[in-house]
Amino acid sequence: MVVMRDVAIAKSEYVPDQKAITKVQNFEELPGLFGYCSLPQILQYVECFIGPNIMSMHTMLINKPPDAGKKSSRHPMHQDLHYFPFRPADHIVCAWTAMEHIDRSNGCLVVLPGTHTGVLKQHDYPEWEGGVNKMYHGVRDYDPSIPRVHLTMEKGDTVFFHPILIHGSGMNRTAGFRKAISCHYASSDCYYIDVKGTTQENIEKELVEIALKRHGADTEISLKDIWKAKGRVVQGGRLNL
Ligand SMILES: O=C(O)CCC(=O)C(=O)O
Repeated sequence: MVVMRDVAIAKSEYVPDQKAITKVQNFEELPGLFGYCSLPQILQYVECFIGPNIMSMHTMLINKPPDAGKKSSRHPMHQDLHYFPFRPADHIVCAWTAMEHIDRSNGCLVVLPGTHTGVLKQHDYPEWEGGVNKMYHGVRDYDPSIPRVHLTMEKGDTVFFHPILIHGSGMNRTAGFRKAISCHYASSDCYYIDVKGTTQENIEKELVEIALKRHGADTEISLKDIWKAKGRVVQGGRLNL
């Protein structure tokens, strides 16, 4: 499990702990949380998008904290495919469920409808004055004239979206933590790609560095190893992934 902390709060907090936690990732080994990923109410829709052989590839409990005044609670606009070394993109889908009422005040999802038909673009850390959270890469050069849609959601509402859809989330201007849970699913017939020489090289470097810190610098770990270890079959069989 990977616990992530907000850059501004972690620096300012007297006791640098739970108030800074923005996200828990990779909860595959926690049966309570991971139960979300195999809910039939979710999988019935996932199957419509990606077919019957379904793997959970990435899990997140997102706990957007009240903004510490630096706007670091924002999530820059991005395409999730930037993080994934597997294809095809059409065989990947995200389920994102609101765990409470979410609207613009506590930093709802913001999407650019129709962008899922585009291509994967270059991502980098945005140059935000108040700092940017680790691994919150933002998409470069997207068309700013595409109208943004803010997703107001009630507790339990779920959106399913394509990994090329450009999306992000706003600042949490409330005093409470905004909670959501999500799982990225891929059909197990997807295949791994080598991201060398592509726009995904920067995220590969970052993810492999983090893995080496955990497992020892002399370990041999590839991006594919990281994803193979996280993937879990939740329906059907394991083919390629
Ligand atoms: O829940 C959010 O604030 C946005 C999450 C998101 O887009 C992501 O983690 O890729």
